Amino acid sequence: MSSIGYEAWLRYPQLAEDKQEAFSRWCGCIVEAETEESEVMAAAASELSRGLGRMLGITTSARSSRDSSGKGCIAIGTFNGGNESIAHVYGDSGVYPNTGAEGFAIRTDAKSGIIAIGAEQPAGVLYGVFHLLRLIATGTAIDELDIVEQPTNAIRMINQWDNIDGSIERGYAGQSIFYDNNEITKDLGRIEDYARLLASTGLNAITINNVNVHRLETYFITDRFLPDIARIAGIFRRYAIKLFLSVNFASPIETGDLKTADPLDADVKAWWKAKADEVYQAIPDFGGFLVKADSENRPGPFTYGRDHADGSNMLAEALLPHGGLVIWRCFVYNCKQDWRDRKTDRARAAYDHFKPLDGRFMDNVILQIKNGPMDFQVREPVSPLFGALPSTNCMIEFQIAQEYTGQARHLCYLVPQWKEVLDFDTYAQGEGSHVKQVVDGSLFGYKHSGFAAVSNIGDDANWTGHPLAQSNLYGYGRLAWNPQLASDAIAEEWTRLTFGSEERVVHTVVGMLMDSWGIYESYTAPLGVGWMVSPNHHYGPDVDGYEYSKWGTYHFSDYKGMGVDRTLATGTGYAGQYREPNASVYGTLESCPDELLLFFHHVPYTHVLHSGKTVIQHIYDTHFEGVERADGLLKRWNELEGQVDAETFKRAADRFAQQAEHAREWRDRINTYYLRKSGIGDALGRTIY
Ligand code: GCV
Repeated sequence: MSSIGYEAWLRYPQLAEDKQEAFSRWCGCIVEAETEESEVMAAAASELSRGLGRMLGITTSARSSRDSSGKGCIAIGTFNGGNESIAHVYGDSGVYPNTGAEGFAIRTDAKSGIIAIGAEQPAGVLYGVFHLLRLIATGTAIDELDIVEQPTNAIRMINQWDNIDGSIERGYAGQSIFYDNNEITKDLGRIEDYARLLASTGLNAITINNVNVHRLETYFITDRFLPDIARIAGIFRRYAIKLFLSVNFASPIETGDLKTADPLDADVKAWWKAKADEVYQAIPDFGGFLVKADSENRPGPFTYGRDHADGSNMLAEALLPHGGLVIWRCFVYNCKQDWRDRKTDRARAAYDHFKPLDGRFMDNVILQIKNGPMDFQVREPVSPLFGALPSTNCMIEFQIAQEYTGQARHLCYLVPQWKEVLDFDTYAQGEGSHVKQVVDGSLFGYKHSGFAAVSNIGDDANWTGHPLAQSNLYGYGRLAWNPQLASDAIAEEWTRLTFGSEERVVHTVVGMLMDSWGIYESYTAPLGVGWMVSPNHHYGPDVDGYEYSKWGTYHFSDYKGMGVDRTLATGTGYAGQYREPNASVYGTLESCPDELLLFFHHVPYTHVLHSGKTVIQHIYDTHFEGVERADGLLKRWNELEGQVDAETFKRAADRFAQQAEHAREWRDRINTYYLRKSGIGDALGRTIY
């Protein structure tokens, strides 16, 4: 029986005895020749021997050449790394597979009895090892492999929102694994296990501190903390993961060194150059800086009458001699709005700020754009900035932490949502200009691009609080590697790796994951309008929680109707930030998709949706159904009692019970609010309080 938790998808449960032989005959030994020189290769060899040991119950230590037992062997190595078995399998034809810098090839050579995992670089070998282990764990035959894979996205990054006091902004799974009580943790083992999890999904970059850089974290780029940070970078390096830091734009002032942080000031430039030199002295392969500037009260170039290109280029100049990157966030908006002001629209802000700057950023600057124009809501449109910056490197930012999607209490498998975003057609270069081609760099030929996402892990025993929320972390990594993978295929892979291959368990868990986003959406804010959460902590319903606040997040419900008019004709004009045909599709009531109707239009409650229902009846129906479906999740999970380990079963069962209860609260708060506002009853006469 499986135990899910700390080891997550790297648990590698022992295969049933009758299934082992098909694999173990290939696994007599591991042939490697580079583990002395490369720590990534050493990590690859140790992962392989560990995984095979667990699944097949055998000890396969690494050796530099094949033994004489005649048993099959797995050879791992770079193409020119001196491993004879790799050379034999791949070199005979004289042409090595094109794996690119981080990809891998896996080939079964039946004649010689070798499965060769070859790559240009050790990182590719590591990814290849995890891939082979995944195949074995999911019961995929390995007798005739001939695989070549390359990651689609060059940057595949995780952003930790961890603070040095040990808290995590928007963290729902315990405290930080990086910091404790204003110190960098000494428990490096847990960080290493995290690095293994990330690398196993193909991730290759991490920022280890919150984008809101507070007082003490401002000193991360000084000798006070750099030795400890260098140790953490060393751990991630073994798993081919580059370390980045979030920095405070006002650092020159806050450290007491200068009186200004003006990006065009010569002393400020020199200060950052010296800092960059210091950081690279401590961490020669340091990735670069992540910056939240002029956003939610963080300092930035606006203070000095400069713009974001001035600010980011100044940092980019400092990092350039070292090959470092500046990742500059586009989450910039007026967070002190007056709700009566119908013209200012937070949704417009990122585009309005950054579109005019296209082409002004240095080559080592990348703009990091949240998937939607607001803030990781259960449903919002895709940010119109994707496709609008042909001359500026861009990457996408998702949030794995479920800040607005049930935190670690409700099940919400987000991969289908992310897929929808990636598959959105921007029409930037005509039809077929999908977001995924913008962010993989191919559409505009970006020099740097890729994925970032806010992590959902903490020091909870199972990393993510809700046992099934691990699927979001896993799914994010897999999607960053290959955005073509299907949501259900990723869900199935994760389920098999985590719970084993008992078909009933796999079928049930995959079904629950795949239904979960829709279920969460159905009992929360309707038709794309978003928010309606409790202020500050963002959990649970509060229809007017943000309605009269300064944050720019309104639904404008009155007795006649609801929704935000973002049309060009009569509203904020946000719909006009899209290219055609999207601008017209969203801007026209008749063509706007139901699920985004209230994001783009203010309509009466009696407006009839494409579904044939009125808005008010849709609200009632989805909220009643949502509760039934949340109850259904609990029921489906309860049917697995005895089939998954008791601890995991109980932990998840408790959360599904909470979810069902809280879904009721959502239903009742929303339905009651709209019954009173609209004065229109439920056509089915159900109880609305
Ligand atoms: C890190 C939202 C969150 C903040 C977060 C911010 C951001 O506003 O609620 O906690 O701050 O996004 O992405 O910078």
